[in-house]
Amino acid sequence: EASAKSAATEANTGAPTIFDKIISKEIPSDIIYEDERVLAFRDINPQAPVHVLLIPKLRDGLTELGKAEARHEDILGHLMHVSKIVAEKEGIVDGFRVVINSGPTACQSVYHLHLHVLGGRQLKWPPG
Ligand code: DGP
Repeated sequence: EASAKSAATEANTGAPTIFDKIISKEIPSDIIYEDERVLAFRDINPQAPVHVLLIPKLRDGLTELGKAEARHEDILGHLMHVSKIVAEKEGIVDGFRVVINSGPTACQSVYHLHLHVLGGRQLKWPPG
């Protein structure tokens, strides 16, 4: 809880993140989908039986969704479509959730846009 809070209040500096090393495969991850533009891999701290992170390979200023601009529409649309492909691959397409935490108040901890694809259990609403 305390470490999650301090991580979540880290500044959005635009500095490289751990996800760069995951994209370059310098740091291993459990990749479940990859194409030229995006990468999907299992979250290291899963909050559900299926918890996949989906990221653009090129951050291009998208440190957080709150920084999105018109030029990002294509990649944002692609990420949304691939979230469904991920859900299909994981066998949860009948019931899944896509979450984007944007900014410290939403507990974003890694400043490289990412979609959380969650499922495999009954999800509750509202989220915390
Ligand atoms: P968020 O709080 O929305 O910024 O989510 C960041 C997620 O990234 C968090 O659920 C844990 C995950 N994560 C952080 N570092 C790593 C890592 O090195 N590998 C993997 N697979 N996931 C990571």
